[in-house]
Amino acid sequence: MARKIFPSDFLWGGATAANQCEGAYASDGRGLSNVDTIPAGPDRMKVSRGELEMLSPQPGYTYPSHEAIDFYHHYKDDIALFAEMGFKCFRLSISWTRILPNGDDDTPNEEGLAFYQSVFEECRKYGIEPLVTIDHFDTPMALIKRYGGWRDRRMIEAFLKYCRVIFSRYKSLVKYWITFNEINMLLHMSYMGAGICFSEGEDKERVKYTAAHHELLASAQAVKLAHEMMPGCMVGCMLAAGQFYPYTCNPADIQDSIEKDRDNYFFTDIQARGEYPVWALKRMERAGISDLIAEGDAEVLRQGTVDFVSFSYYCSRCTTADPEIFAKHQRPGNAVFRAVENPYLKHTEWGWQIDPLGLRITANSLYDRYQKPLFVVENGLGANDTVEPDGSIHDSYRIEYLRQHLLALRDAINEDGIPVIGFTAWGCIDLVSASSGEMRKRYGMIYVDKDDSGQGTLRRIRKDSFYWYKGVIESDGASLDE
Ligand code: BGP
Repeated sequence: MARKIFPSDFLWGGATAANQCEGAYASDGRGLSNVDTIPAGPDRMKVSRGELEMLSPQPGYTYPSHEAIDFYHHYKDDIALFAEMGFKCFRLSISWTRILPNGDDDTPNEEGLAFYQSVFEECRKYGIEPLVTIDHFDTPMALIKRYGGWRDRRMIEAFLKYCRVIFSRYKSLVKYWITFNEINMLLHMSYMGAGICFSEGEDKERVKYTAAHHELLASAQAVKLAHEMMPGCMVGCMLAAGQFYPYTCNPADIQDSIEKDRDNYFFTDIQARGEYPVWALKRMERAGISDLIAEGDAEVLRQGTVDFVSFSYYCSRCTTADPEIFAKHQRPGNAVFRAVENPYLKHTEWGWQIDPLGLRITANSLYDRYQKPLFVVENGLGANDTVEPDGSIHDSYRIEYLRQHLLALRDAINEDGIPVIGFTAWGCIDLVSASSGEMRKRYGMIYVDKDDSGQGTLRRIRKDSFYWYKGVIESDGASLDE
């Protein structure tokens, strides 16, 4: 029997985001961004959701993005470690305010441009393909103050200005682009995803869907621009994915799971198909917000469909239409998506349920829906690690998580025939957690010596998963069976 392996041109690698790893938040001309004012600690969620306004760093709070793991000064060593693992691809994001400190400056910041140029050249030196997220939870503070974030249509022009600068500078170095990270997250973490703070009594649904519409228009125009400026490039959308399962076979639960999935697919339906789905138009009509679609917008969306659909997958979700069952079984775990406990699944230390088969199920749903190549650009296990006295780190739990998910993905490719471009493991090097702001929620195959209080030498250490992942890549995934 032929061995089941991944395609030989599969883009194996790892993924990061600027605000979670770079640090150096005020160096070399970088301007302030929303992520720099999202504190660690108990107020983090309130600020991320836009319920507590914090437009500048406040005394008494710590802000993990300010130093993070200082990738800004360690990138050469870090990329060398990625190359040692055999990475074919490295996903990172550009910090908008390193390039345009106020979000829409006429003259870009050369030091910022030079930094990413050097990062990309370093990748290329090892034959690593950069996969660049243009906006990973990153809205320039100057634009938040001026426009109130993505609620204002003028954000689109600023975003396109930024795109023009980076496309023109990096066109020979970067082929794969993603417009917005987890675009659906703006419905849940509106400040983190779109720079929005809500004021008392305002119609939140209207604000969120207005911001969504603006990001979708910006995404479509960025795709079009990228195709014009960089013929042959590949531009994708990016969804925080994870299929909703009905809690029971009660048809009301099935309907509920469809509705919940639609909240997410709303974004990718438009980015992949170029138009609002009919049910979304109906929903907007009911909410009295159809007027936010202006004359000509439909044409813009039609002209900017993506080349591939990328997504993060950490877990599936389970839902019920019955409020009593919901209240009884609600999972405290993932603070972002409300869901009930799936009794068939175990969960991580942070309460995220573990469902490898769910990755295959989610990939099938996405491919059935769009028939576009898929790219798994985030997956991994956030866990506490222990450094042994001899300096080793035995993260067998992370290896097992990744192994099971990669086996499911391999089945999606081999058994279901789904074209998957690549897999970039989230936080291939330990970095700051987006939802909790912690360092101890580690995803990496490379350990970074830094704790939640900001202490540590920033030394990098290879974990057991480092050697394991290297073996997986070397064998095109055949070693997953060992
Ligand atoms: C996604 C984000 C990442 C990342 C990851 C893990 O939502 O795109 O930025 O951090 O989830 O989540 P967390 O860091 O909250 O564990």
